Amino acid sequence: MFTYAMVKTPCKNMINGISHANLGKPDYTLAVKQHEHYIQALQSCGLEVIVLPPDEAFADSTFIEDTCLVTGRCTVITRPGAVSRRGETRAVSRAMARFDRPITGIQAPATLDAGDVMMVKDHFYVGLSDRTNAAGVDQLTKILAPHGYSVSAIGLSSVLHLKTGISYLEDNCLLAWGEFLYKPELAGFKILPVDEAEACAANCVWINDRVLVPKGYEKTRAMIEDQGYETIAVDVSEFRKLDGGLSCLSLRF
Ligand code: CIR
Repeated sequence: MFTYAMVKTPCKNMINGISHANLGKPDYTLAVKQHEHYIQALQSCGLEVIVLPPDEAFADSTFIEDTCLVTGRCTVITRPGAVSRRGETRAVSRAMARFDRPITGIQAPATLDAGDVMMVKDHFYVGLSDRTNAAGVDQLTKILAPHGYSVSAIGLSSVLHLKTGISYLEDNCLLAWGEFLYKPELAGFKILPVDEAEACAANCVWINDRVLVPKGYEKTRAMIEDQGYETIAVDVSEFRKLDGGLSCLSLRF
């Protein structure tokens, strides 16, 4: 169960964030509104939400998930794969200092985006992506081992981050799309297959027995509800224009 979420208000400069989506530039005013709704959804799941101020120096900084991995026993400040995002870690590191968890940082030459990290109880699956390298997986393994956590790597080819294509919904239930439907490493999960046409809905967020789903993907939402979860639809259209989804917008711990 989670108690807190940390989010970072989008900055005006977000319209210049990294994007491969070909969906045009985000509408900043609408993005701020969607971000407020996202915060309300987190609160309706019972979380206390810590809101960090916007930072115009970092266009992608609203995607706070990539900068930090918070586990039950420790916090890991990442070293984002995109050079333009490296400085984002300073603010999150300061904000996490008030919590009673040891904080360790990933060091060069390792890179790690926490959007590539999926927690399943005491095990962490890490996507080897354009953003996360083998040294990143190796360092994370060494940082987490003393805390009783294990790590394994998963190669990926068609998505930006591991959690762009899969979401763990607890109870051994894994929402998966595309290449992740057939990975041997994931064969032990009960897989809920996301329709090819609803790829964006593979990024959902489990929070205390509810699931946030992106608005507009009714087939996936129905599939999740059939498993007995209550869902909350949240519109993240403006963040999708920067290749971001629901999970990228918060840390949950
Ligand atoms: C980036 O390319 O880094 C941002 N435009 C999007 C980051 C999305 N984060 C995520 O999937 N965890």
